[in-house]
Amino acid sequence: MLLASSLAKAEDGYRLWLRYDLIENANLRTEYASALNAIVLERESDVLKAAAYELSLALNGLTGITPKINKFLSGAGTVVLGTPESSPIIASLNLSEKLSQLGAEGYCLFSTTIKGKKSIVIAANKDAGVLYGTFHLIRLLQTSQSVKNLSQQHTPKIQHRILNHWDNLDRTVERGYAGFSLWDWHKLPDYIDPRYRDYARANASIGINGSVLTNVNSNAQILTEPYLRKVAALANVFRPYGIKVYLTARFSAPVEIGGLSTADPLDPAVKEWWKKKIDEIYTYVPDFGGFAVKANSEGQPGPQNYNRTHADGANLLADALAPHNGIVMWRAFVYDNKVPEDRAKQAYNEFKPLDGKFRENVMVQVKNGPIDFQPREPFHPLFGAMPQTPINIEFQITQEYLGFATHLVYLAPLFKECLNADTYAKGKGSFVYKVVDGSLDNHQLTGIAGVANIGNDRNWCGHPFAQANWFAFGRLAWDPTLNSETIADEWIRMTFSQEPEVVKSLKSVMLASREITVNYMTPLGLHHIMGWDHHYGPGPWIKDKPRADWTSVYYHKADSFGIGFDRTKNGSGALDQYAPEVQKQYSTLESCPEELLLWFHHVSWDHKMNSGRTLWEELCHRYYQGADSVKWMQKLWNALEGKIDPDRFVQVKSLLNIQHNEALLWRNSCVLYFQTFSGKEIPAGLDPPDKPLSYYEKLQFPFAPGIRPKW
Ligand code: GCV
Repeated sequence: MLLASSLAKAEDGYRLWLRYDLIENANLRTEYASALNAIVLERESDVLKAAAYELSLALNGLTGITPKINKFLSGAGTVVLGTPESSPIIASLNLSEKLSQLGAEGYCLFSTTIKGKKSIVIAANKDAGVLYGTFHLIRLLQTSQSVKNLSQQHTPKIQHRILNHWDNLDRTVERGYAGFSLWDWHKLPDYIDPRYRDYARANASIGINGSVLTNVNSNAQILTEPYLRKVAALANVFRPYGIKVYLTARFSAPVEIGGLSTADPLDPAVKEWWKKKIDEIYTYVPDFGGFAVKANSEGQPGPQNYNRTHADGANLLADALAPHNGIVMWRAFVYDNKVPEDRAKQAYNEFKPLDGKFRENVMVQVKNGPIDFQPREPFHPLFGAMPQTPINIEFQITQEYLGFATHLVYLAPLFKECLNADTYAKGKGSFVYKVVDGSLDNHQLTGIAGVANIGNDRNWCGHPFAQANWFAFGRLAWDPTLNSETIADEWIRMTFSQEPEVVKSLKSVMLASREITVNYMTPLGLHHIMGWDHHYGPGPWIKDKPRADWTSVYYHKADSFGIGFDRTKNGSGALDQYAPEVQKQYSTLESCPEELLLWFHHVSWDHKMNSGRTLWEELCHRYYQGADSVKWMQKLWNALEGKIDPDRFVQVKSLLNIQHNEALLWRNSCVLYFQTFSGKEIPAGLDPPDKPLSYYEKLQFPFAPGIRPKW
């Protein structure tokens, strides 16, 4: 009956992974209800109240009891929340040794007996730690784990765990596929949409502690007084959930809104303007986090407009933020005005010489790969190359190049592939995650950014499974050593079901999905061959655009000999930007892993691959295998009918149909197009596309989402 009633409830995805439905297993419910029937909160703060509220909400939903929130310990089965400062009980437990290892956001969660009463304690140095510990306990309950003999302690490995919203002030979202921006600037600050709080709850539950509210392609208006009031209203909602707000700083703001004639970072009037502006921001948002900045890239203004360096630009803002403990995340995603021979080399060329020239409160924010969030890229050569500079990594959670919000693609394996890559910067074991968590070069200032996939769609992310990417980003930001499977397991249990068959099927679909997508979009190291501008669908034929490095032919370089971008010494030399060990691995056709072959090499169509096939045959097989595997995903999903609530079942089923059609579109377009160079037949056993290449080339998608409408 319980099952029937939970299946009957409409599931619109709004609750994300914080669904607190009654636990079906009666024994477990009883165990939880008796271990957790009251909450002791001796002294209140906004953050502690948020923690206690969430725990009581969860317990009420999961077990059916309404736990009392007391100021005193009365009976057994109590959760005591707090810090030694806020809780005399916790102060009396002599936790100082334990707590001394936990920093400002870590927590310990353990079972104990207090005054003869069995209790569970969530203790931390600061309130934020208590909040994270509370969400941990809730996660244990949501995933049916025992709470009998708890003894855990956790500390985030990365300090700044931040979502980057590419949200415009008109509420469009650059590369956003889940509706409009959550931020209703027009109605702020007087109308506080309840979603703001739910957004903060969801983030806190996975340890995210910062939000850059605005697009890096920025608008200086956000720095004006009316908008700062709106920003302050959001900051007030997020604060009890441990989330700081950050903004994007338009480098030309002193001219655009300040009335100055220059934005030269070394000009005293410009320095003074930023100082005053930043002081003003802190009057509205006393815990303002700082700025993310895109400068001298894709038309954004920057210090190079005044013949100054990126360090000059970053330091200008850093100096003004420093007295308030604010930070600058200065992006390394830069473009030279002159089209380079290889765009993959630009960031390294510009930033490596600046190592050691940034202020202490600057991080250089580097995308995971050297081009631009492709389905597969090697790790960015700047990781490990700037030991004197804190480097924060930027991942894209929104699926700009991975099927928008229509394709089921679980991104944890993509994130992990980069985090676990070995830079060899200080010998074997110099993993990217060690650069990011500061341990490789001994940095205290550390950060990770994820370009958000959140919009005002009812289910937040457009695709029910896109929520898993938000979740995975947060979990990996907290601990980059977690594995993709564990995270998927948690998410499925919290979001869909704990039935073993469901968990198993969904996990296998999720874990395979990224590789499947690579196969039907950009196998073997191909990259940047999508539709022009909107980036929807295939466009390997894109050429003759304002910049060569915005075309596909620049990247795949297909010709009658073969295909791929030679980045070895014989080609662009981009490989030289990596450590010698990495160069060795990628520099020859024999040693280069096949999944990156065409990233680093221009390879003959007749080259023999590991499978024994020629490159041409292998390329075709990968495209066909990718599209066929979507059918496999559909089969597994369809078999779960009745085990998944009907709303989400139908939604995902329809989306998988679209994904399959689009996988065919990719496959057919790419195979037919590359065939014009290889001049070879599509291998036997693979059904040739039923339409000619010209059909695919003519398809237009003028209203593809994710870019600003041009009306
Ligand atoms: C915010 C890519 C995207 C742009 C994005 C840019 C960036 O080029 O297509 O939409 O702009 O990356 O990361 O700055």
